[in-house]
Amino acid sequence: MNWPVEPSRPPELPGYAHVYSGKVRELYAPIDQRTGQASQDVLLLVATDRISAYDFILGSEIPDKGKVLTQLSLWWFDQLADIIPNHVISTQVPEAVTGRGVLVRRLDMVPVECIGRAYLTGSGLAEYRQASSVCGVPLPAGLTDGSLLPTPIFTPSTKAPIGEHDQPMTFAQVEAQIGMPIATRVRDLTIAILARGNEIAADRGILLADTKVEFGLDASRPDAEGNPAIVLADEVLTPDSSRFWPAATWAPGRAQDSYDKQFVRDWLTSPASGWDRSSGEAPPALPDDIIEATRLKYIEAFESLTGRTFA
Ligand code: Q0Z
Repeated sequence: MNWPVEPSRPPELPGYAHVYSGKVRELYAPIDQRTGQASQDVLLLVATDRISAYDFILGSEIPDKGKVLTQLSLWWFDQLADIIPNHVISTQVPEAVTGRGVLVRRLDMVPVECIGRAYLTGSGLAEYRQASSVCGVPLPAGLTDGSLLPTPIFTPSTKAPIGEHDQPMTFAQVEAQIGMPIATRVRDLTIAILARGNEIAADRGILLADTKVEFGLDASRPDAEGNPAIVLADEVLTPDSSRFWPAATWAPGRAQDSYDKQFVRDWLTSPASGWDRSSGEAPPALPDDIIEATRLKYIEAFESLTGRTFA
């Protein structure tokens, strides 16, 4: 991942310590007013309006993107509540991050990227073409870019440091890293979340090709056997963590249209942008009409999926 031309600075939030900048999100910890210490139990997750394309963080932001994705993620947490508890504590956050900030329980994060795939594309497709399998899961011959998989598959990967690419893992490697009981649980949960996501999206003419989910352990919430509860963390089923495709134009055998970023990709790779993807140079700023069209796509995705109006 390449860094932005001009990284937008995380806002200073009185009463919060900034702890980490992700590619498109910021992490804070509330400061205890008595001790002056950053909380060990609670985090504030803030989704910015930054956007990535072709492995770059663009210099342009998409107004409201962080709010739309946060509201979508919160809606999905509710849709998934019968499958798994989540890390959300409250949406009452400083005014500067209203709608885009969420207070969450600090968990011991499971150190594996949990990816579920219903359709074949991206790094899964590349691995299939090399090995006829993905993450050790054998697949039938004849699959192509965008193919519906015979059954949804769990394709975990390493959590690489920012700037490096995640590496595929086999299920045996996941077991070795986190133990069989948790490995089995996160695999089954990932597939269940993907399946629920696709059931709901299908009614709205949207396909959910794949999704990345993050789990954490909450020692303060033991399960029936006294083990720490497995909790759904981070963001869930947003266009930044998942590939959404319009069902109407789905056609295996070529790259699928992206629900959210298609205008950005088309403009960046058009002569109008003057950008050469293979140059290694940072892409140029987006024109205002591409920014606005993309903003409307995020809002459309939110409104189609949830049936709610984005206020
Ligand atoms: C999430 C990330 C960033 C947003 C750590 N509930 C949790 N407990 C402990 N850690 C995390 C969470 Cl969500 C956690 N991330 C990824 C980075 C902004 C999310 F800069 N990292």
